[in-house]
Amino acid sequence: MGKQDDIFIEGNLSGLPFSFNEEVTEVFEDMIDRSVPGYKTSVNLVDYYSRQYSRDNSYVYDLGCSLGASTKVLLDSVNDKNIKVISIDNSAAMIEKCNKLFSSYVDEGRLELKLEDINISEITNASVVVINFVLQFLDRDKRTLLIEKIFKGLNPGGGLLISEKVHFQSDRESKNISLLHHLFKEKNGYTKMEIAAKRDSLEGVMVTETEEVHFQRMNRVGFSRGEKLMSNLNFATYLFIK
Ligand code: GEK
Repeated sequence: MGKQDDIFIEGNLSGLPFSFNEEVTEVFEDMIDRSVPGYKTSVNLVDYYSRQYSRDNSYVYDLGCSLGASTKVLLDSVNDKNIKVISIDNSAAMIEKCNKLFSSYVDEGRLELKLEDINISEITNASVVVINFVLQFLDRDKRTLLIEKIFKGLNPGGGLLISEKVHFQSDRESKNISLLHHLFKEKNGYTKMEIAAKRDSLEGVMVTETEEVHFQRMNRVGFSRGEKLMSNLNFATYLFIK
C-alpha cells in the first residue's frame, strides 16, 4: 500500500479540477480503498469472471488500469493460458509506476502497458475486457463509441466487466445514498471538509449515469445479455456478454 491520501486536508486545497497526476498516483491505492465501497470485491469479481471467460490465444484488456489492481488479477487468472494482458491508461504517472511494478511481466511478454487515451485504443481478438470505474471519467458523447468499439473487439461469447459509480432515477434516493457514501468515507477517516473538497474538484470531471442508462447503452450496442454482479451503495459491477 502506498502513502496515505491527505490531498484534500484543510489548508492543502489546490481548488484545481481533479486529475490523475503524480500526487494522486502516490496515494491512489489508499484513496480508492477508502473512497469506493466494494472496490476490493469488484477486483475479486474480475478475478472470478476472467477465469471463466478468458480464452486461449486471445487478449484481455484492462482499460483505465491505474496502478494495475485488475491487471494483477488478470495476469494470475490467465496464467495457464496463452493470453496477453493489455493494460491502458492515459495518466503518465500511473503508467510509469505500472512499468516499475510489472516490469517482469512486460519482459516475459505477458503484459503490454500503454500510455494512451482509451478512446483511440485498438481493441481486437478480446475474450475479456475490464473497465473498472473509468467510463464515468469520459466525455458523455464518447462513451457509446467506446462501448461499440469494445463490442466489435470482443470475440463471440466474450465478457465485458464494468464497474461504475451510479446515481438513481429518484433524486431522493440519490441524495440518501450519497449521504451514506459520505458516512462511509468519514468512517474511513476522511473529514467532512476533505469530502466536500474532493466532491468539488470532481465536479464535471466524473459524471455518473443511472444503471438504466448503462443497460440501455449495452443493449443498443448489441450485448446479448447483462447482469449486475454486485452493488454497494452507489457503486456497482456488471457483466455483459457478447
Ligand atoms: C482499478 N481501474 O484500480 N484513457 C485512458 N485512461 C483514462 C481515461 C482515458 N480517456 N480517462 C481516465 N482514465 C482502476 C481504477 S481509476 C478510478 C480506475 C477512480 C484513467 C485515469 O487516468 C485513472 O487512472 C483511471 O482511468 C480511473 O481497478 O479513481 O475512481
